[in-house]
Amino acid sequence: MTRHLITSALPYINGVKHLGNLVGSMLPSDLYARYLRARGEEVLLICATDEHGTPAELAARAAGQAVEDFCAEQHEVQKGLGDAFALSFDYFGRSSSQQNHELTQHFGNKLLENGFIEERVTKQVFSIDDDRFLPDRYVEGTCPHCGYDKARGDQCENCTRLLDPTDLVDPRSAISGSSNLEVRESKHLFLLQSKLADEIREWVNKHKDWPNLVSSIALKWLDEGLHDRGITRDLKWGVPVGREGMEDKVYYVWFDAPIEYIGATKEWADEDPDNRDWKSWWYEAEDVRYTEFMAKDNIPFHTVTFPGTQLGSREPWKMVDFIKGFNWLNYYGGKFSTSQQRGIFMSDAIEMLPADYWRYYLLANAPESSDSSFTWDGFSGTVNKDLADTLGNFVNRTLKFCNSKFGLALPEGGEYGEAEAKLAEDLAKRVAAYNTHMDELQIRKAMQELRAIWVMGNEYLTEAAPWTAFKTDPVAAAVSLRAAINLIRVFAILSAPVIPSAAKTLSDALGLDLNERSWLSDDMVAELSTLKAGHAFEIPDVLFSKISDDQVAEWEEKFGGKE
Ligand code: B3M
Ligand code: ZN
Repeated sequence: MTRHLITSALPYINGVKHLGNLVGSMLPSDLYARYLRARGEEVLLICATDEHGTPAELAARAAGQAVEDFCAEQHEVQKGLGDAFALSFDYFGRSSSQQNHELTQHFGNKLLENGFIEERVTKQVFSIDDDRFLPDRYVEGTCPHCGYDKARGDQCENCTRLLDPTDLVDPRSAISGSSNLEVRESKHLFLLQSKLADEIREWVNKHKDWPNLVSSIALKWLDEGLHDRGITRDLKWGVPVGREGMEDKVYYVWFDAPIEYIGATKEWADEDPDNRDWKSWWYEAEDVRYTEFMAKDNIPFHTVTFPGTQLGSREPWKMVDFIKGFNWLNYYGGKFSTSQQRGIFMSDAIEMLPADYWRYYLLANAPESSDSSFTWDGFSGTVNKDLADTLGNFVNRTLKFCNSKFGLALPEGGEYGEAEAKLAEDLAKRVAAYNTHMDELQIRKAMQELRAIWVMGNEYLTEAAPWTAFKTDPVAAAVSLRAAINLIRVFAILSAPVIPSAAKTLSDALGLDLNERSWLSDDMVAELSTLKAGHAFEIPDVLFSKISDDQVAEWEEKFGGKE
């Protein structure tokens, strides 16, 4: 049987992540893992904080903390927020772990042995006033391509081109602002990607089923030609190269970060070595299907750079089978931005409303085929219509009406007829479509199907109208209530990967045992007859409250909505 390895792109350590980061990797990875687990599959879902590099150092400096302490603290913050959003990582590791140090050095050494890494003397920006080298973001200046004057040494945020610190026009130190800089020589390791390009392309070309977004970015990079890349930096924080003559150098963050997928799996196994085997997931792992989730800016590193590292090791490491890439979630047309504190951050969101509200909205609006935009109207509209009116209201009116006429158990009498047969038939089609969309990771389509399934409940109930039927034909009312309460069970099961907390409330209210919570079979007639007459239930509190216009106005004001 296939085992499923799933990774989410590693959230960077420099601050709390925004909803764009959440929907661009962590949340969909959790959705998929929950779905597969519910279907009885063996799943390992791995994530971690990405802790090295100059942004971490600069953020620690801004916070007045040592970088080790800053990262340790921020890791706990991000882990706590992951839990609050019910992200069901089997392990949430740290790229600064000992395990990742060892694995990164292992890959570095293998690549060197195999002739894919070489030492080169390079020119680096040195700050005389700061008395240190200034790699990557430690230098700011004007982009030579687009003229943006706050470009950073590793990349221009404006035109997204990758840069080298020595490329910048009018460079200055990000630490002191000093422009008293000079270029000094320093020895560094270079990954000879050009030597691996053909192999990487061949590997990319084998994956015909990748989404267009993913393969087009991969091929664009390959077509533009792979340059040999410096993979070490003159920094103290990071994975030390550990080679003579390179005592003051660490590996570049984008070299060690993807290796942390393996590192975090080892961290997970090291917590319980008798029962967990990290290597079986990563090494000669023919029975593993590996799926990665990430936003589009991370795609080159996962389709070209990291595969190059793996291939160049000449060892049988598990390589990714399927990559789910995402476009941007925008905030009122502009970008969410951590550095500019624009948009909604996970910590704000969870203080306002429970995770399920955000999870459903974000997944239903996942930026799959194009960028999508968060607006407060869109958010409140979706919550009010789909969660409160459609799902919540169906549950509420079904259970309350049943209780008022028959008590807190499924009513006796009568048998399913034509209407229930039709319901089962329609449901079977929709559930099959939902499963297919989930299997194919067509997230918006899956959410549309789920919503359509919730709508079926209301349509069935409106048609059967047990409140009218009760007056003349109480048996008919009993039959439709039995079907409707069985539908609530169906909803709970199908919705669990999306809104796990509300789904659990429903399953608990219906007193479902473990078997009764397992994924639906194809036989909808049987599924709609699982809970029999006499089965007791409770009425849960309101599942989803509506968002008022006043709340929308308040949040727009607070978060700077329209502008
Ligand atoms: N940390 C994502 C980012 O900060 C980056 C992902 C690493 S995945 C190995 O954009
Ligand atoms: Zn630029």
